[in-house]
Amino acid sequence: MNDDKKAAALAAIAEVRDGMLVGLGTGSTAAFAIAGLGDRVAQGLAIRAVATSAASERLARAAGILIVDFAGVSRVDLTIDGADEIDSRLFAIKGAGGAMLREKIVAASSDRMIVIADGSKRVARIGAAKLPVEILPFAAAYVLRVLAEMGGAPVVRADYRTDQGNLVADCRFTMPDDVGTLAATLAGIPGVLGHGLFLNEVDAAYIADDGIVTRLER
Ligand code: ABF
Repeated sequence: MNDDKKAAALAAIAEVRDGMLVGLGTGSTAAFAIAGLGDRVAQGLAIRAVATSAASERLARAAGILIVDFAGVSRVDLTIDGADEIDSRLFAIKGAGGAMLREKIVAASSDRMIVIADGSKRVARIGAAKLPVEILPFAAAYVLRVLAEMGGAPVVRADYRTDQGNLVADCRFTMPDDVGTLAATLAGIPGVLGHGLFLNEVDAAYIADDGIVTRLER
């Protein structure tokens, strides 16, 4: 599985060119991309990067990648990130690592967003993975009530805060055919800061199975 994560990551970073501002994802698959980019930087690749989590920022700095503050960045050239599930529509569920809010913002700002994954993440239709929802602590009880009334059976991650200091509830919705309506409804709940449904952000995916990398393009 690690070999496939690495194979997908190395295929994706082949798209990175001199001068690019690169979005760095979070998680064990994205870590292979960060390490691979670090190797290329050591060989002379000139890039700047933004990180989707404090953990990825640390990895990137240790790998010698120049990190800039995303707060001053309006457009990213290419973002490479992992996923928990991805289907052939390039709909993804992300956020098992808890970084989905920053991941979605960086993805939205990116001209191109690539998901990298081993074959275990590829599904016919997204929906089996837990769907994480980031919640402002002030709004916790209200948001949890709404998520429960929507059938999401939310479970708050114990002893966990996001990089922004917020709570995460993992939900289990029966994924409707009209998943866009679920995404919009979740995003519209006051106190919900983000969720792990990525329906419009992903432009391509590199998925590796037993060393064979398949590219899906929107
Ligand atoms: C991030 O890390 C998340 O969106 C996703 O939840 C997770 C995937 O981690 P891994 O690559 O370790 O499976 O991409």
